[in-house]
Amino acid sequence: HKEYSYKVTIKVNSRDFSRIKMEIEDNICYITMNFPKSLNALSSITLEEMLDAVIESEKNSEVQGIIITGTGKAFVAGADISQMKDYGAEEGRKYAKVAQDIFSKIENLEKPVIAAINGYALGGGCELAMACDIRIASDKAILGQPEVNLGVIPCFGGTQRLSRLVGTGKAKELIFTGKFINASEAEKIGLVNQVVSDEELLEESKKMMKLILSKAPLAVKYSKIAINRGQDLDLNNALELERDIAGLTFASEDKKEGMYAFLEKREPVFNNK
Ligand code: CO8
Repeated sequence: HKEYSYKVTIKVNSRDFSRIKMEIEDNICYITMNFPKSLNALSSITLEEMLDAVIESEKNSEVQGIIITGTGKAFVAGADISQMKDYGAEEGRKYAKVAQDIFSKIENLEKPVIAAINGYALGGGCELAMACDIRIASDKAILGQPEVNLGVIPCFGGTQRLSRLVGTGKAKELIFTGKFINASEAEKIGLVNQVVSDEELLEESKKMMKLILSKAPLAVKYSKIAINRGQDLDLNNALELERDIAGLTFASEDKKEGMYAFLEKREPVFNNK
């Protein structure tokens, strides 16, 4: 018995993407940053295409999880420097807002999102990875927030998400110095979850996603909501939110299935209800 699997390339709004690829295989949507000529820099066109892909992956009921990666030697080398070189205050602010909104949308998708960091994740690239739920890095990945070299600050979420992920001390070190760090240093400070060999990056990311998708989907979804919303609340309110959301899981069929399967010593069969 041999299983065949194939990726289906998706068009959105009946148009082909020029900067990214979007493919679905085994309920996983792969969004691949695909403009290696500029190291997948986040131009307005790229951001527009990303937004379409994110909206489609949210809507498409076949998609249960999303993996974001890049082609070539970069995941994403940052915002597009050639595009913003002559921007004034208002244009800069607007550019930041467009990217921030897309990254927040990714962060709050009700499906798990993994960043498979294949190479340079700099500036907006590191910020994109931080908007994902989990980061798996190739041993070739290089991360950093080099905006100080350009006279600006990280503003696709970096000053906020980096401090929340690694603490203000390390965030300030990385942002003030603009230095690049390799994958194992990034793992040491908690910026990435796991480092794998470059050849195994997609396989390992897929493995992690499949493990997540084998669990009760509502429990995964609600735990994401509790973690995301809770981190902006004080502890008492966050614990109240946790209780309320836990109550919702107790109303699900999958909760019954999970507990009965345990007691009956069998594997649960979840149905996302
Ligand atoms: N934007 C535009 N083009 C880029 C970018 C970028 N971020 N990064 C690389 N490229 C282009 C290069 O210009 C080059 O183009 P060309 O072939 O036409 O000369 C091509 O990609 C290949 O790059 P390199 O030749 O530089 O490749 P190397 O292997 O020598 O170096 C590096 C790779 C180290 C990754 C290097 O390209 C680099 O340092 N890139 C810039 C990294 C960076 O500074 N990123 C942060 C950008 S700022 C940001 O993301 C957030 C700012 C928020 C402000 C928003 C508005 C307010």
